[in-house]
Amino acid sequence: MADNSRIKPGAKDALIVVDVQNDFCPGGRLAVQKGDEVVPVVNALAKHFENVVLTQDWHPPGHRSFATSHPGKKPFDTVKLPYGEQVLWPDHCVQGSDGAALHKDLSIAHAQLVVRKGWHREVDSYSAFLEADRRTRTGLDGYLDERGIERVFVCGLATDFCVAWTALDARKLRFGALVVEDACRAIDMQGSLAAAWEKLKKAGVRRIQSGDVA
Ligand code: VGL
Ligand code: ZN
Repeated sequence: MADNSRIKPGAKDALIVVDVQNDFCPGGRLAVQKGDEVVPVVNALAKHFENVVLTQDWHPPGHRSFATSHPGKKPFDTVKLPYGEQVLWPDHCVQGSDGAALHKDLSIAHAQLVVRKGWHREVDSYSAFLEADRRTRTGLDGYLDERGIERVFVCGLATDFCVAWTALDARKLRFGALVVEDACRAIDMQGSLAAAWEKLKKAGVRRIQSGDVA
């Protein structure tokens, strides 16, 4: 992109860095292919933002989204829960575990808030705004509102789950939203990545690259 068309984030913009945690990186319990590759990209991207929010997937042991909580089910099976269809995952990001820790090379000292999500035992939360029951709020909307933030840039892991849901909810809650593609990596099961990009486009979420940010 030509220099004069690069996007320069300001006081009303925030970068949301989603779930850059050990369990989503190679060697982790729900490893996203090449998930660790986002770390240097995200570190560099964050330098362009005065406002940065981090999220951390943060499940209690025995969380309802874990396949181990459903006898006879395997990871990546789906089940019907009271709030709808739920993909079952390997146990991951258990509160206080090494897997739940942020990647050790993530270096964004000026980040202002860490939102922990998925801590209700019976409800998953891909989105940093609304839990999977689509009603319970994490508090991030109120926080950004009080801070005067109007637009969010979303990056991290995984593109087709927590990144996409966060960007979609941002739009639903009236924020401008962009996804920084090369600062994300996907799980991509059964076409989930292509489906996510399609939904994002329909919702008016812009798809950009980290080099588009000045
Ligand atoms: C995520 C599946 C389960 C994510 C979190 O961060 O994308 N995916 N929990
Ligand atoms: Zn999770």
